[in-house]
Amino acid sequence: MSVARHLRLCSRFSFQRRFCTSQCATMASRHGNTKRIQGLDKNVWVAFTSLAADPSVVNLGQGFPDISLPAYIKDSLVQAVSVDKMNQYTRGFGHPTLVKALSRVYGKVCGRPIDPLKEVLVTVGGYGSLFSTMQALVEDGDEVIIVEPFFDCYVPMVRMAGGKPVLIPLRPKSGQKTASSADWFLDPEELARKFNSKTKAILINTPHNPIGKVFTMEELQMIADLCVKHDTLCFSDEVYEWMVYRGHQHHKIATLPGMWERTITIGSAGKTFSITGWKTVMQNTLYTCPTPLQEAVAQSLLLNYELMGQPECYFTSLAEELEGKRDRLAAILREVGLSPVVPEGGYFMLADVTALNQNLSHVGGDEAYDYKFVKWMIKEKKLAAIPVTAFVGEESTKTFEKYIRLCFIKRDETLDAAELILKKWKSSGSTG
Ligand code: IK2
Repeated sequence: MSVARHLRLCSRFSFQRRFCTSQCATMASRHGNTKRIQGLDKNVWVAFTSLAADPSVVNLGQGFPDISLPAYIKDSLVQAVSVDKMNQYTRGFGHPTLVKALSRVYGKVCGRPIDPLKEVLVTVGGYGSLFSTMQALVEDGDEVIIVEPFFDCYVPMVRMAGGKPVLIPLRPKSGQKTASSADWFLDPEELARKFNSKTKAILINTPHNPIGKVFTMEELQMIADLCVKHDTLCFSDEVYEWMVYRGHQHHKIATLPGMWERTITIGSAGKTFSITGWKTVMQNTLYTCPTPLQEAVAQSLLLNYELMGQPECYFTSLAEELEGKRDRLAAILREVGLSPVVPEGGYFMLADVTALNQNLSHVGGDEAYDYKFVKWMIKEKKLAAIPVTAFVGEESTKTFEKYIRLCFIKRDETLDAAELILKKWKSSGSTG
């Protein structure tokens, strides 16, 4: 059996997974992995979701909601599945109802007509869009500028396409405490120096994971000007586009002059409708995202299209609900002596853990401080977070290793449990 065939069987028959994993490991050692995936074996989600799986751990780590979903989202899936033809293949580039719904919603958002059959592609999750984008547009040796911190799959995906990631960090405004995600910025001159004749694209993420920064129109214009000047593409990851808090506005770089034809905008139904699990159902299929899921997302989009501008519209009501959770988590962190970086968008918050002064010299290994800290916190305090250096390259480790990332799209009960842990921790004398 060839390795490729064996791997295919592994993914098809998940009940054999345990057996096959050890078989694959033996094969990999005999045949070796392909060059394009070498050095890409580390993954923060694999490491930390298993640690957080212990039911006694309060999980503010990985970005998935545990809040309840609007009933119509689940109902629309039940309805879609009950129609026979919805259980068969659909159009490969996207189920017709869904691409039409997307073109209506985003036509309104962007203020221009969008051709549903030519300008919209449906993939399995934001991950699928990022992967397809890199594979389709990045050639061997192309450089892709990535804003740091970055969602961790960007670098491996650029490398797997044969490209070279070129990192540029968001820097804290000098002399200021970074109390808000707006205090992190791209230095225009530093960014300009990253562009050259090999630059294929810049990959931006707004609202930003993990900092929560929402790029201003001026910042996007500065990036757009460089793209136009150097004739490069822009991959704009906007999966948290609807989660923007009062006083801030999400802007689409694609709508700036000269950017429409050079921008791939990435959105996510999983993030928009708080249904991150739907994407994993057929992650390994390549032809099309499952038809009933697409139909259900289409119906949910159309329903909210009609509600746009009204308080019940999920696109805006979710952000309102989340703003309360954001403010609550920030208050809890301040109360126990930690400094939050309050996000303008998204559903993550950084916390500076320097004040805890936690001595981790007894924790072995050569990992960054935040990795050791989060592992220690999960084990000793039963609270899970994500280390921020998972989102940066080696050169920026020192800037970010005293930060951890907490996810606040959680039920009040989950936040209550986190508050209890932090307060107990404080009263035991080791914070503040
Ligand atoms: N792009 C960004 C910026 C994301 O944050 C995600 C989802 N990540 O959430 C996990 C976490 O950070 O804890 C994606 C893309 C992928 O989106 P999707 O879930 O639709 O594939």
